[in-house]
Amino acid sequence: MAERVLLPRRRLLRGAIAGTGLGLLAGCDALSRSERFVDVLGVAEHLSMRAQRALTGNRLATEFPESMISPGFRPNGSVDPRTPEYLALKADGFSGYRLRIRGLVERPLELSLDALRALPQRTQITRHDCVEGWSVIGKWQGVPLAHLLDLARPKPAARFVVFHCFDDLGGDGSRYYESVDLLDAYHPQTIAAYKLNDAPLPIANGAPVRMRIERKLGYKQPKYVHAVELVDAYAGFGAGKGGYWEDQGYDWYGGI
Ligand SMILES: Nc1nc2c(c(=O)[nH]1)N[C@H]1C(S)=C(S)[C@@H](COP(=O)(O)O)O[C@H]1N2
Ligand SMILES: [Mo]
Repeated sequence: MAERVLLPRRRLLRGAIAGTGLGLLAGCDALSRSERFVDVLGVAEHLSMRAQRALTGNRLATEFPESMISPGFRPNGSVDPRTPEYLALKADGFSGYRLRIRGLVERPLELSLDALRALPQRTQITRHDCVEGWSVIGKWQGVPLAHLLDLARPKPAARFVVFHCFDDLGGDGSRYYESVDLLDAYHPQTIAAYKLNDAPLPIANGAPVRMRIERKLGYKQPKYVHAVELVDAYAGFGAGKGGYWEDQGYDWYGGI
């Protein structure tokens, strides 16, 4: 399943490199460890994103019938956060939880789970593809991020949305984070989800609230989200690449 998802992306990347005459460089071993090669990959990544957008437009991810929901949604990465702020909220059944929308917005928001439940909802049965090579189909319910952004009113300078999470996956005191651009943030299948398969979101899958950004790979589905921050650039967060796994070298666009 992952091969089917990933191979076309590799081919697309190679195609993007070849299409710009950079293909010759890509084959050169001496360059692979140099700064220059990293630059070339950066360019290719950018072209790949534009190529993907050109090919797929802003289409919807496939949605599936109830009969195809996987028995059990395999968790991955952090499955039981131990950070103090998370443990404190969990001890109280998340009654003190607030989802914050902040940064470059006219009207910062703080929403309890009850407040989220009272907003317009979306339900979607979609397939989650992890780069490790497995996929699983689940049913998500939550509030479209587009609706939350409409309420918060992004300022003209806002270009990206950074998602801040409670968990310290790397065990170094930092926190998992992710980011997408406004086009993906406003995508109709981008939701702040608090239900999985008709039940409250389990701890292992990101309770109390995680994002579903259905045009993206698994690592761009942040769990344990406590803040959605509108920014003009994501370079100032983490190691500057736009997400926990991006900081380890994964592609920022991460499209499927
Ligand atoms: N906060 C947080 N979000 C995360 C992760 C994580 O470790 N921490 N892992 C990512 C990865 S690699 C995958 S595949 C999915 C797994 O989601 P699941 O546990 O619901 O299957 O969450 C993503 N979001
Ligand atoms: Mo993943």
